[in-house]
Amino acid sequence: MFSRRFFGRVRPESIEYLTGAQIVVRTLLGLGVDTIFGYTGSALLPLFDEINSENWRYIMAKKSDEKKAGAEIIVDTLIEQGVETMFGYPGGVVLPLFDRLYDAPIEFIIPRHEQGGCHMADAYARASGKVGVVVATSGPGACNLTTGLATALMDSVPVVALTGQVRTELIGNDAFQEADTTGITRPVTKYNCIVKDIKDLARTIREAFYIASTSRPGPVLVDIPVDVQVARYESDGQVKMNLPGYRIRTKGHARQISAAAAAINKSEKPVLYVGGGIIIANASEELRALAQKAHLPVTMTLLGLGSFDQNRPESLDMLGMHGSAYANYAVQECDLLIAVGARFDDRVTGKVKGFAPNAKIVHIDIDPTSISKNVNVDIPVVGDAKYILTELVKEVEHRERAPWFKKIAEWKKKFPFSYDKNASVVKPQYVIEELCRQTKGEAIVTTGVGQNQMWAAQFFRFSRPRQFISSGGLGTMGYGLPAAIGAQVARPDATVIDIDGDHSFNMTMTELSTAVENKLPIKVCILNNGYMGMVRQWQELFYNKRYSKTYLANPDYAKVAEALGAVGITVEKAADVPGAIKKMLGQKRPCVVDFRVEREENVWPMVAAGKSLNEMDGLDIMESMA
Ligand SMILES: Cc1ncc(C[n+]2csc(CCOP(=O)(O)OP(=O)(O)O)c2C)c(N)n1
Ligand SMILES: [Mg+2]
Repeated sequence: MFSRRFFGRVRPESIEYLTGAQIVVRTLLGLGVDTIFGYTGSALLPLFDEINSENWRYIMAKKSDEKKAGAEIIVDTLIEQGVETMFGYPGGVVLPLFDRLYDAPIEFIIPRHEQGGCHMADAYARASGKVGVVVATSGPGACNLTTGLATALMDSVPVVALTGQVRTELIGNDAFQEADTTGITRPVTKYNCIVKDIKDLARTIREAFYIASTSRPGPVLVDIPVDVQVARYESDGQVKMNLPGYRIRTKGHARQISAAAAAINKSEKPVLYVGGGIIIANASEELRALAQKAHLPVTMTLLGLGSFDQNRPESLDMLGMHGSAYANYAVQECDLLIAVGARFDDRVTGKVKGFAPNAKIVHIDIDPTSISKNVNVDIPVVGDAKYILTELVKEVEHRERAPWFKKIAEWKKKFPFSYDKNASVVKPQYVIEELCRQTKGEAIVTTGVGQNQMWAAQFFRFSRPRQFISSGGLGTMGYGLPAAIGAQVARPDATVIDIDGDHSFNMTMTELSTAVENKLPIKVCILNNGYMGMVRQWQELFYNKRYSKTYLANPDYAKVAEALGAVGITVEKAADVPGAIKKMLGQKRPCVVDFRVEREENVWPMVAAGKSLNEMDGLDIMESMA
């Protein structure tokens, strides 16, 4: 539970290895041990040395005081929950909490805006599989969290947000910096509440972590008035959670699993359609086993990228509005669609009535409310994807399905993702292919929203879960940079690249200061087309090229980067792309590369709104460049 970062930051250039004594002590701390009896001796000196360390003393020192302040209860509960890192921004009514954090053994990253802090916590969670924690003050601080919370909710990301609130007696009086935080954030959280009595504090925070991280994860906000943070209470460390209405179904129904297996065994033309749920459930291994054993082609949603190795022959890559032609055709022609941890989003289905018209549909999901929400399902299986896939693998048979795979191979050959490789101007797709080549497909990639995001999904080849981090459901411009910071904090040893749009980057670029201050060697590749490219593409195709308000003057992003203490590089010619990427990858400081790309390049293929998945535009263009 307590990794090396519990005891201070570890940079890629200074990876700390734990001694045996450290492992012993940290494990004890993780188990909640706060007192040890014993007698030293030479063979025990390393262990005693470690017991004498700062963190142990921190916990022991507090033992002397029977009553704890609310802020102390908060910090102790965070430590108990295994929190090693948190993000947040101070303010008047969270000062008691920040005072406790002053010498707490928790790494703290301060963003330049609470939205950025929330995205950082969200990406930290996506990259690590742990809960991301963000703190903000009342009123403006809490309001600034809303976009981040909505982003996390739409993509089922476990985030716990703690907000300060004005004194209990002032609530409802328009006090300075008062906002109805629980009211404002109710629709953008999985659960939220205000703690008005210190007795409920430890229990509520425990519940927040539990609710955020279990079943279908999501953000949980706990609002804590300042008087509750300073009140004192004889805290009982053993306080239990009390969530009678919160039930989690993990095991899928055995009969439903057998029905799904029978349908798979019978199918001539199956397709596995998988989403972010596979990554959340840590079920990639089980997915690979199923696809291999039953011999099933696999297509992924945007958030599912990384759940199945795109280098494997069964991969059909992404499906949907800007998905691959071969995935979309396969879905439209399949006789069985097995959806796992995906929610039939409209960017995936296109016209719902025309979606997978010949298919029987199996839907495996932990969230019963997503079953038959958009598309009628024949065989629902509610439960944990890892458990259900494990069971399913036992019951499926291997089938060659040669005609089906032959057909898919033909589509793959005819309509690969393509672009003009002979252009001297920088093609955005080329930048991404080159990033993938030079990092050997190993980097963690975050994105902005728009064309940059779709090209990143199309042209990078992901092989591992938690490698692609993007705002799918909400489509939040400005997510890419803070997300890269959160991911780099979670994975200090990884190469983290934000593939961004010029205008997405501009929304939160102030967070470069956060990366610089914390010496995080993130890389930002701006695909700078000068436009809000995706909106311009729609205007080109559906509004007769009337580019209404989609051009904005850009600053010189390399100079902005330099001014904020990062490295800035500008690239104007295709021939300079490989060298610039090489230089960028070698940087220890945060680095921004401003690629001046083809201004009116479009993302193909495209399923226009209201069309079915097989009615793709741009196939002729793709074919001519294949
Ligand atoms: C916060 C926010 N506001 C507006 C939008 C609508 N929108 C979607 S894509 C896009 C343009 C993005 O431009 P840019 O970041 O330059 O990316 P490009 O499409 O050019 O790659 C806009 C305005 C959004 N997704 N998020
Ligand atoms: Mg742009």
